[in-house]
Formats: sequence, structure tokens, C-alpha cells
Amino acid sequence: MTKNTIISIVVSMALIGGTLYLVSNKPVTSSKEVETLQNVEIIDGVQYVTITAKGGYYPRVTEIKGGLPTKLVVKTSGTYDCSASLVVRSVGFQKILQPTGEETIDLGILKSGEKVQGVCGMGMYSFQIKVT
Ligand SMILES: [Cu+2]
Repeated sequence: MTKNTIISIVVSMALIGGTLYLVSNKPVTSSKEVETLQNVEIIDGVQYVTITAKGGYYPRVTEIKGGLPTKLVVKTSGTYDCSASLVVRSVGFQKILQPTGEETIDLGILKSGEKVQGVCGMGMYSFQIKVT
């Protein structure tokens, strides 16, 4: 009897915990989406595009403005997969990034209609920056 009571308490606590976990997890996911959409910042006339490298590149496609000095910031955080091996051909960039850190790559001043593509060393992950 006592054993059954304990089991039922444990089971109901697990259910409540699971539900709370699912509920609390939802807003986190949506705020992350907002964050990745706002990956372009203009500071003192310089346009910064931030891309996260870990198991691929995020966001995959970014739209930026032309006619501004532009810098690409690639952030790694415990990145031990091949997305740390980055190639940006249009600016002759090729490097194996630190597993955790930030790499700033000068993209120069881009014109409307231009595209910058970054790929991993194996060519299986990529991202694109489109100049509108
Ligand atoms: Cu790869």
C-alpha cells in the first residue's frame, strides 16, 4: 500500500515535471528564432553579420544592405564538427576556427545583387549572405 502510494507520487511528479518542461521550453525556442533573424547590426556605419557555426551555419540565409563596409562575425561555441573549418571564397578566407570564439572576416563594401557564400571544408554545410 505504502509502496504503491510512493510509486504513484513519483509517477505524477514525473508527469508534472515533464509538462512543465514542455511548457517552459516553448518560449525559449521562439525567442531563439527572433534572435537568429536579427543577426545584422549596423554600428558606427559598419554592418555586422553574425553567423553561428555549430553542426552547420545559422541562419542559413541572411539579407543585408549594400554600399556599407561589412564584416562577417562567425561565432563558435563548443564547435568540434566540420563547420569550424570555414571557407569564404569571395574574400579568399580559409581557416579552422577555434572551437569557441569569434572570427571577424572583412567582406568589404558589397553591391546590391551580390552574394557571399560560406561553406565548411567538406562542402556539406553552407550559408549565404544576399545583398539587397
Ligand atoms: Cu563539413
